[in-house]
Amino acid sequence: MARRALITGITGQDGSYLAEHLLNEGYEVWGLARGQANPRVSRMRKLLADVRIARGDLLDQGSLISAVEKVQPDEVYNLGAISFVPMSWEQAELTAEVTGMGVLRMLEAIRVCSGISRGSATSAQIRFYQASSSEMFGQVSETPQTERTSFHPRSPYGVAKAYGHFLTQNYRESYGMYAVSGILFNHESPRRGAEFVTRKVSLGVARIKLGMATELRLGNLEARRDWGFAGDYVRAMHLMLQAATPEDYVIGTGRMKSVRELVEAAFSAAGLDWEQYVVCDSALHRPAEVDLLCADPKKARVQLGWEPTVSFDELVAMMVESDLRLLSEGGDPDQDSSWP
Ligand code: NDP
Ligand code: GDR
Repeated sequence: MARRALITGITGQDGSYLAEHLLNEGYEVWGLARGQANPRVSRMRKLLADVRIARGDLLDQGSLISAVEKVQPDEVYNLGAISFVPMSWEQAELTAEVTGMGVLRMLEAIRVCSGISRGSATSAQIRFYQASSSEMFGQVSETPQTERTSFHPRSPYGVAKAYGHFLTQNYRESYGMYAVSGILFNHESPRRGAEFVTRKVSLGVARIKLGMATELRLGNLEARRDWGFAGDYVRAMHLMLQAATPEDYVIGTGRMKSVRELVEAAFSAAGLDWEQYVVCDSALHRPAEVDLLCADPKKARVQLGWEPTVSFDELVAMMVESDLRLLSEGGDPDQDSSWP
């Protein structure tokens, strides 16, 4: 019988790539979708018709129990979150509820449906993946960051992710559950939300190239990140749940670039000089910034055999090309048809 996976956050960037990967691996894939008429569900289904939908919301404990009872998954991937860092200052409590407490609710749903209580001999058969983030490192104490680097989150989002991370460890230790976290560094693709800097830049470049805009407003150009390709990172999520023992892993490329270098690469991929178009806007700076993040992915390479396959330059070129194609064909990045 096919193995069954339940993915929260199925309508997001990673949900789509993970579903694609698991379908190729022969899984029966279910996605948790919220809302009675969520337009992002139809966008996802246009791309991935074979994904089945269970209704539920990370804010609603009962709905998660019902989804786990209905799907009877072998593996649960918890990707659902409020994931845009600036929004986490504007809606800090909601971020805590979805991105933080949502992890507790999903773990509880698995625990209850598996019949596990304190001191019980049964251990859950369902394997659980938590989407932890390099934002937990925040103001870094060392570079590059490993699985042992301490956390100093700099946003309500980072704090909520740290809660989910420790809770996942705690359920592993308290109940013997196969529950792991991937500490993933920034990963991008043509399906990235338009609010994140890579996609904002690739869309901005495409609009300028096609004469649809004359400038691109950005915030802090000096921040440095370790950017990789989302398609590579979902393979790591799957590998983590196939390992003999449940452990946490850092996933990134080990190479760091500044937002300035991102901008230079993206404009030059379209034959443009960025300095003529980019406007620095201090209103886009964050209350507390994460200055730099760089992964040491050695553990994943050695223990999981995981390697990234797409370089920074290839990623930037892929995104710029995709947005040039989308916009020149009259596509709207905010509409259903925008996913390649
Ligand atoms: P996206 O922002 O693209 O997707 C977020 C998903 O969460 C959407 O499917 C959204 O569904 C869902 N969601 C939001 N609120 C709820 C809720 N109340 N109940 C259920 N689902 C909800 O994120 P990514 O795909 O980029 O990231 C996936 C996960 O990985 C996130 O947890 C993110 O924080 C984490 N992460 C991402 C990294 C990256 O670089 N991409 C790096 C490290 C961690 P809806 O359509 O209903 O809004
Ligand atoms: P991040 O991604 O906050 O790292 O979180 P984002 O792309 O939003 O920002 C990266 C860096 O770029 C700087 N920046 C700008 N960012 C945005 N969005 N818009 C701008 O105009 C702009 N100008 C400069 C930011 O200040 C920042 O330093 C992403 C999300 O996917 C999280 O969910 C995930 O956990 C982390 O990556 C790892």
